[in-house]
Amino acid sequence: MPDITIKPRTRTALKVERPRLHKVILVNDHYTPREFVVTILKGEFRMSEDEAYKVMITAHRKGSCVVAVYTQDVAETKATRATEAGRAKGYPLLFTTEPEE
Ligand code: TYC
Repeated sequence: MPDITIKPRTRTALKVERPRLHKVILVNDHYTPREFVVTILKGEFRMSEDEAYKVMITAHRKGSCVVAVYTQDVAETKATRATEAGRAKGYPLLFTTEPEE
């Protein structure tokens, strides 16, 4: 019988899950001027004029539109800052967040 020595495991392979990403969603309202929504999208979400206009008009027509996805804390910070920028001007502009499936 051959002598078989089994080497014990010295390292454990850890499975690390990627953090779930969160969507920032722009919600339509009847009062915030279109141009103001575009300005906020460009400033807070670093979008070009064209991209910002497309997102704004999609929210306007469909009721809401996904703006971008980030880690949870970045998504929440950006949504809060963008919502507050509207409130500072007296607009009901709303950005929400939700986890990606
Ligand atoms: N519906 C607004 C208007 O007609 C424009 C608007 C678009 C507001 C998208 C919010 O998320 C929004 N002035």
